[in-house]
Amino acid sequence: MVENETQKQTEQERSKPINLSILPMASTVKVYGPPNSAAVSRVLACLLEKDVQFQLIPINLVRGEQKKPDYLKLQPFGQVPVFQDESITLFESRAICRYICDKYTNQGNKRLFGTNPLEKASIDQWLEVEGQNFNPPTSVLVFQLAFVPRMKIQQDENLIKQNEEKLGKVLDVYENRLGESRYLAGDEFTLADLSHLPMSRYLVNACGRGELFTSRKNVGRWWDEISTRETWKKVNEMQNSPPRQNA
Ligand SMILES: N[C@@H](CCC(=O)N[C@@H](CS)C(=O)NCC(=O)O)C(=O)O
Repeated sequence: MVENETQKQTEQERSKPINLSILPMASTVKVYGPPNSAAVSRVLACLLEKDVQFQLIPINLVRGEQKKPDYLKLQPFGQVPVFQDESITLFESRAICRYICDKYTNQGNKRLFGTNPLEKASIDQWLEVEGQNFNPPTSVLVFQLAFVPRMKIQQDENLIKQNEEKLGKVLDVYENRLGESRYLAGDEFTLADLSHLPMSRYLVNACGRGELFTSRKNVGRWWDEISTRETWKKVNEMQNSPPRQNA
C-alpha cells in the first residue's frame, strides 16, 4: 500500500513540467562582458585555444551596467569580465585564464599553461611580466592615444612620451628574450604570449604605434605570429560583430 502511494507520487512528480530556468546549462561556461574589452577578449582567446564552449553575456559598459547592484554581487569592483563555471564565479582575466587551463587540461591546446612545474613557472613569470611591466605603460598609451581624442579632452604629451619610453625599455628586454626562443616562455605559444594580444592590438590598430613592435626584429616577428593565430582572428570577428546588447 505504502509502496503504491510512493509509486503514484513519483509518477506525478515525473509528469510535472520542468522549470528550465533552474537547471544548470551543463558544460557551458559563462563570460560576462563585451568582446571588445581587452580583459574580456583575453578570456575569450583562452577559451577558444582550449576548445571550451561558452556563452557570452553582454554587459553594456557605456550604460554602466557593470556598476549595477546585481552585477556588483558578481564583481565587487564593477569591471568586466566575470566568469562562471559550475559553482565558481571568478573575476580578473589572467586568474580566469589560469583556471581555464588547469580545469580543461586535456582538451584544446594542451601546452597553453605548460605540462609540468618547470614550464608552468616560466609561463607564470612572463604572464606576470605582461601584467606588471607591459600592461601599465601600454594602458596609459591606449587611453591617451585611442580614448582621450574620442572624449574630446586634451592629450597629455608628457605622459605619452614617458610611457613610450617605459614601454620601449620593456620591449628591449622582449627583443633579447625573443632572440633566444620563439615565444616568451620557450618554443611553444603559451598563456604568456596570449595575454599580450588584447592591449597590443589596441596599440597597433587604434593607436598607430605598431612601430614599437616592427622596429624590433624579434618582437615584430613574434607579434606577426601571435596576432595571426586562428583563435585570435575569431576573437577579432566577435569584436567586429558583437552579440546584441540588451535593449
Ligand atoms: N585586471 C582586470 C581589469 C578589468 C578591466 O579593466 N576591465 C575594464 C574593461 S577592459 C572595465 O571593466 N572597465 C569599465 C569600468 O572600469 O567601469 C582584469 O584583467 O580582469
